[in-house]
Amino acid sequence: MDRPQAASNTDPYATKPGVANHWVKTGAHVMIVGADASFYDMYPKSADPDTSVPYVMWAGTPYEHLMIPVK
Ligand SMILES: [Cu+2]
Repeated sequence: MDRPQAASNTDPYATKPGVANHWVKTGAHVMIVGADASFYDMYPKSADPDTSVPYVMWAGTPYEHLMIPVK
C-alpha cells in the first residue's frame, strides 16, 4: 500500500490531530511489534521523530512498535 497515513505518535487512541498528540505522517513502512523493550531502546523514541529513518511509535505504551520507512 502506498497511501500516506497519519496518526498520533504518542497517543494510540487519538483519532485526529490535537494540540499535544504529536501527529505524524508516514509513507510505506514495515512495523516490528512485540519485541523486547531492550530492542526498542536501540531506536529513537522522540515524540516528534524524523520519519525518514526507523523510530519507535507509541513508546512506553503497550502498543510500542518500531516503524521502518521503506522508501
Ligand atoms: Cu506505527
